[in-house]
This record gives sequence, C-alpha cells and structure tokens, in this order.
Amino acid sequence: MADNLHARTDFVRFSLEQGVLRFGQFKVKSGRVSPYFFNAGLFNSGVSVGRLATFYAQTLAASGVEFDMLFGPAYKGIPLATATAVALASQPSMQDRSIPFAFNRKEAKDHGEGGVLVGAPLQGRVVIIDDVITAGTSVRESVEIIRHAGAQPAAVLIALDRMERAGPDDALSPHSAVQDVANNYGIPVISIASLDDIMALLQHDEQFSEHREAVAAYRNKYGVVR
Ligand code: OMP
Repeated sequence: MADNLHARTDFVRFSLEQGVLRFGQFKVKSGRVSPYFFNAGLFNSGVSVGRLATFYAQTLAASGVEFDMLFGPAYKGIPLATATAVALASQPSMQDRSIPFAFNRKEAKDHGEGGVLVGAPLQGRVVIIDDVITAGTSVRESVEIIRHAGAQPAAVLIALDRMERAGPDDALSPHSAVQDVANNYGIPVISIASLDDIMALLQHDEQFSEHREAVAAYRNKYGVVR
C-alpha cells in the first residue's frame, strides 16, 4: 500500500534525524558487525517519543490485528507501551476506545501492592510492544507472563525488523528471529519499518549513497530469503 510505504520511509528518515538509526560499524548481540544500528533508547524527549508512538499506533491500527490491550516488557517496552496507548486514543479507527496497558517489573516486589505486573489487569488479546527482536528473549518472557495470567498474546509490534537470519555463521537458520517468533507463538510480528525500507532510502537518497554497498553486502550475507 502506497500510504504504508510512505509511513515506513518517513519513519526511517525520522530515526536518522534523531540519531536513533546510524551507519558505521557496530557489534550487535549476535556478535556480527553490522553496518547500521537502531538505538531506540535515543527517542528520549517528549516530542520524539510522541512521534514514535504515533508511528506505532498507526502501524497497529493499519494492521487489522484485533486486540484489547498493550503490554510493554521492562525496561524499554514500558515507555513504548505507555506512549502508544496515548497515541492510539487519537487514532480515528479506535473510535474513542481507551486502550489499557500493563508492564512487568524486572524484580518482584514483596511489599505494597506486590508482584511483577503493573498497570491494567492482563486479559483478552494482548499486543506486546518492543523496539527490535534480536534473539527473541524479551518476547518469550512476555508471552509467558501473558499466558500465565490467562490472557492471549495477539501480536508483537516492533519498530524495526532487521530481517536477518538467526544462528551462527556456520549454521545460519533460514529464518529470522522475527519469523521464529511468529511461527513459534502463532502470532503476527508487525514492524513500523524494516531493513528493506532502509535499503530503499539508501538507493534513492544520494545523501546516504556511501553506505549502500556495506548495507547491501550485509543483507546479502545475513538477510532472510524473501
Ligand atoms: P532480544 O530481546 O533478545 O531480542 O534483544 C534485543 C537486543 O537488540 C537489545 O539488546 C539491543 O541491544 C539489540 N539491538 C538493537 O537495539 N538495535 C539493533 O539495531 C541491533 C541490536 C542487536 O544487538 O542485534
């Protein structure tokens, strides 16, 4: 859809402007040296988090996924779920629904209200909100928390899909961690943008031409087969 393509490209540009998406050489969690890195922690001011949340909200609304509430895994998912719930309230398709949200603590509290969960009670169809999925650790923990509470994971919503194959260099999986999450839990993983959108921008904008080759080479080596 042309509109979505527009939004994805806008999101890549916005991430570059904010310094969240950078080109260079970065060692990532898998041990690979990536020619780009997406550091969502740098969406760290009122206006930038507000815009980020609008991208999440629009992407979720356009996905057609039916859901009852949001869950943000600690720590990074907490502001993401909170801000996205606020942004969803202004989406026309939400028709003034006020979407509940919840998040977990990393350590259980043994006094006061106690427990690991904060926010609305986990119930119904729950969308997990995160920044990137690399190994899928935080999604696995979230799915366990949601199921344990008797609710159902409905989808995972992330900012960027790096579209790269999981596993070590000598035994690359045919699937990415994102595809594994979708297959293992039987839920869609929706992303605001992906490596394809970054590559499209690199192809069309001369300003970034110096990074084309390195990103294309990385995509050729580790990219999922479409
Ligand atoms: P999981 O929750 O195990 O999927 O890990 C997410 C990890 O991805 C975080 O530890 C980040 O440091 C890391 N990461 C990014 O945030 N952005 C990237 O572009 C790449 C990575 C990464 O290390 O792969």
